[in-house]
Amino acid sequence: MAVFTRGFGGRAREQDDRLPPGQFLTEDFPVLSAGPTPRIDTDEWEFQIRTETGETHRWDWPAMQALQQDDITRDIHCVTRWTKLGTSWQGVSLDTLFAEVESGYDFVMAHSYGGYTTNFPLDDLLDGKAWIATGFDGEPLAAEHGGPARLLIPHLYFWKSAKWIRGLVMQQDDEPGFWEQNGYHAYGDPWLEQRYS
Ligand SMILES: Nc1nc2c(c(=O)[nH]1)N[C@H]1C(S)=C(S)[C@@H](COP(=O)(O)O)O[C@H]1N2
Ligand SMILES: [Mo]
Repeated sequence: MAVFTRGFGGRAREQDDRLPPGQFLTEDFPVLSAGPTPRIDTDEWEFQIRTETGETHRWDWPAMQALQQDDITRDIHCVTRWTKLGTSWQGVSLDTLFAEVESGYDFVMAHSYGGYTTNFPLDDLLDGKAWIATGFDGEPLAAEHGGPARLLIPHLYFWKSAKWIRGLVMQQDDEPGFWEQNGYHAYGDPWLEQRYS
């Protein structure tokens, strides 16, 4: 970690090796939602993973809470050019969830309550790279930030971190989700500036 000053100084940009190309530091936590914030009661909340056999693995709120909860500290990078360093989350690793799932497919479509979708390779969810986050800074995740639960895939641009996550569907091919159909990059690596396709 390099020395940096707060705010949007050009010097901070040049000196902080945690800042991907074309990004600016922010101390705020902006809210970016394509539609209204769905309100999902944890009594009714459910997370699913569906495979090519049609088998559906389901976790309700108590089942998710019973799994190992990780503390996660990561930098997040929005394609609209803000980066927030050292954000702190609590949640369940996708490794934990996929330990119960068998699939020969290499791609995943994430589906959210409210209809948002986003796509990625399965490899990008595994080996400690992604979580179902239910906490932020030690508090329950706020609804506008995706509570009760959102996907957290911090190594990709933040549009991949689907808020109000409802489930994952295994896919044979990589198909574009909501923003990917609207010009965003299929993969979205912030270090390669994969903003648009
Ligand atoms: N369901 C859903 N998830 C979403 C979005 C959305 O509109 N709906 N916006 C994406 C975008 S573009 C970004 S930058 C982040 C913003 O998360 P935040 O509002 O917690 O900062 O959520 C991503 N996940
Ligand atoms: Mo975004």
